[in-house]
Amino acid sequence: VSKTYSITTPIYYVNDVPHLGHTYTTVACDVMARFKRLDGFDVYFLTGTDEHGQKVKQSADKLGITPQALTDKVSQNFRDLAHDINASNDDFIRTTEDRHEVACQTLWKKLVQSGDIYLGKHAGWYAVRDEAYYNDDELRDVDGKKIAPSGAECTWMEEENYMFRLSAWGDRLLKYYDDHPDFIQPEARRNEVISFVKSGLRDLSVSRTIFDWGVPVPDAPKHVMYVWIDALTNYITALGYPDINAEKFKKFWPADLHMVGKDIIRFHTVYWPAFLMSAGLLPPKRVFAHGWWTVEGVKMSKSLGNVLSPYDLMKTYTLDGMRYALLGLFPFGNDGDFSAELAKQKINNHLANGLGNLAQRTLSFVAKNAGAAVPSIGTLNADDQKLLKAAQTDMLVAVRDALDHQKYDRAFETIFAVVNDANIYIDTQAPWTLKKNNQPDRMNTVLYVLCETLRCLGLILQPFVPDTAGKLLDQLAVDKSVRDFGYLCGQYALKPGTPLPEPVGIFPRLMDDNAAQK
Ligand code: ME8
Repeated sequence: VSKTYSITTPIYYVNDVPHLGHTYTTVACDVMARFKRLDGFDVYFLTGTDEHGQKVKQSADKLGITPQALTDKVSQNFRDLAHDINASNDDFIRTTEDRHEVACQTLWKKLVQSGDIYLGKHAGWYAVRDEAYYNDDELRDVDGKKIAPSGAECTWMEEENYMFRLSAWGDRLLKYYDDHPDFIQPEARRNEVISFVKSGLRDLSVSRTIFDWGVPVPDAPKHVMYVWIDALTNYITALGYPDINAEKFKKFWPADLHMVGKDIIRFHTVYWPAFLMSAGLLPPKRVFAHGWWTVEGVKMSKSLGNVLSPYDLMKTYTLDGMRYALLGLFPFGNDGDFSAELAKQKINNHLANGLGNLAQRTLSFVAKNAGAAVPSIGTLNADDQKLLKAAQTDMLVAVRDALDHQKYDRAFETIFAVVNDANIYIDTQAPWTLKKNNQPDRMNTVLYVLCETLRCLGLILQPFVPDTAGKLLDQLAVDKSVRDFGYLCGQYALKPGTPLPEPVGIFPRLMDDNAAQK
């Protein structure tokens, strides 16, 4: 295969229940993965769980179970989530798997061989919650406690640690950013990272001796690896690292896109490329850091009890409604707010009223007045041609370009502009009037143009709202074998006379009581 595409979500910590934030990143990746598959790429889409570290050990201790038992249980929640939100991931990686230990230890040895790892002493303020050391000047004194910017409490810690010579990588990283202007997206994040690196990098402590729930450092039994070396390595473990000559690795590394929240951009754009280059591997092609959700204007947090569960959202909005709302409420890359009112309004406007009504009006009219088959087609006038060109030709080009820049909102704008034009078309062409005036040929042509426009909309919507798009295509009798984007063009337009099934609604209108969010 010539065209390949690989995309990853962060691997999620097992100290949390899956919520809106995790769902967001996974859905965003899923849309990319599905789009690329339909667009002829051989795709690899990875997600999974990040299971080591002191926090996990402490939670397990509290529950009186082993960390492995704890992670088995919580990891399964994330695996279920991926399935339940219709994610089309090709693998689900867990950092407690044997294949991962091998990969981490091999990578470690490469870093040692490059001279980038050395044994050092580390002393400083350490926050268990963040699994990170902080500088003195970053901390606040609160009631005699040292509090990190994240709000986590720190304790003084002295360890003999292995260190990674990150300080030596600044210039090479800056050169990499310079040579690959698209590596860090969006632009604002790129600028932040560049100024962070320019301000000077310090060596990084990459092993821990204060707990043992981690990947053992080769030849140093007291040490386990720093969770971020362990976690980041998942992306290559899944591709079969250390076997870099394997088909999978050659095909899918470097990854085309690591999708992450802006909270973890530094790890992905500073540490990770340095580790990879030090090990003689290529960095990923792009890291996109999306923004942060709040809920009704408030930060989501367990203590506030406003953590949105994807399962509640699916109940309220349907799965496709939720998928649409996540990516359609605000531009990807920005921070945004989940407002139940706005979500309902957008879903109703676009999916129920815009698309749903268009399909309903067209298909039930065809069922009653055009023999329940794809209508026959006469001479096309300028209006017909204009709508067909938008649907069959221009839409795919524009959506492809938008998604290549992770501009989901622009993709929706393009698609729903076609929906809107088609709704205007049906009103102006008024097939019901053509029927009354006994102009069956023109009526059929208009209905044909509408059906064909719906076919194109069904095809392009598959990555975003797979169930809804599938229903629409079923109703147009579009065979499953002709649903990829190779068929999104005039050459494969609907064949007049093809029998159509009984029309059913494709997207329900959300009612007020139904959408009331607590
Ligand atoms: O950071 N808004 O795992 P994690 C948007 N294990 N996205 C959000 C969000 C919110 N309010 N809350 C969470 C970790 N996310 C590490 C990653 S990768 C090698 C290791 C999403 O469970 C967002 O993608 O804390 C964020 O980056 C991720 O969940 C953090 O998940």
